Amino acid sequence: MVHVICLGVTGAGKTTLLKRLSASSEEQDAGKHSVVIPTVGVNHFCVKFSLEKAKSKKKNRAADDDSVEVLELGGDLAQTWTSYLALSPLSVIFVIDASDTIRLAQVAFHFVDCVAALSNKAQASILVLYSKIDLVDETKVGEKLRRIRQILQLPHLKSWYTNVDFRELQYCVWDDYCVPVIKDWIRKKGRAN
Ligand SMILES: Nc1nc2c(ncn2[C@@H]2O[C@H](COP(=O)(O)OP(=O)(O)OP(=O)(O)O)[C@@H](O)[C@H]2O)c(=O)[nH]1
Ligand SMILES: [Mg+2]
Repeated sequence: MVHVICLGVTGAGKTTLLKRLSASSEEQDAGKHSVVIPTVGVNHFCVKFSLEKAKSKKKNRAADDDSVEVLELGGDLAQTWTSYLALSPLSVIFVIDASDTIRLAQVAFHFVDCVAALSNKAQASILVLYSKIDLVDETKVGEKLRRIRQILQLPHLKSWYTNVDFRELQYCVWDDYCVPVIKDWIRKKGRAN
């Protein structure tokens, strides 16, 4: 069963991130710069949390069960994202390419739609991920993110949709710090569904 849905326009970085999150640590090192192809339709990923423990205790059922299914909806499906959200998952990862200013209006359009689609749920969560931060001029990261948040209307959405728990994080997918933070969010929110 899918617990978390991952969205974002074409090329935002969803597959690259989910591949990293679902790989073992050795696979992560080996595949750091592996090629990903644009998703046509959807991709399923299983994010595991006790990989190391499970290896040492092969018969430990609790460890085997310690995973969350994440569904990536390709950017080509953007027009149908809200129908997926209406169906069930209450935990959404929304990936935004922080280096791409050209498509910000398009991103904002879909973002507002997705948040609104969660408004009739008693409780929902969105993790807004600003990807490709390595491609943004280091001295302009703060200014850039302020602008993105403004175009997304994030401050307003936060105050309007009080049933939605918003969390934000900026990252470069090849930096190791993002993996445990995002996995921790998926573990908590994926389990709560
Ligand atoms: N520099 C940089 N490139 C990234 C990062 N994350 C992803 N990419 C690159 O962005 C490109 C698109 O990534 P994908 O993961 O295929 O994007 P996607 O969101 O899955 O796109 P669709 O499946 O087409 O909707 C790839 O060439 C990745 O290598 C990042 O943090 N930094
Ligand atoms: Mg993809």
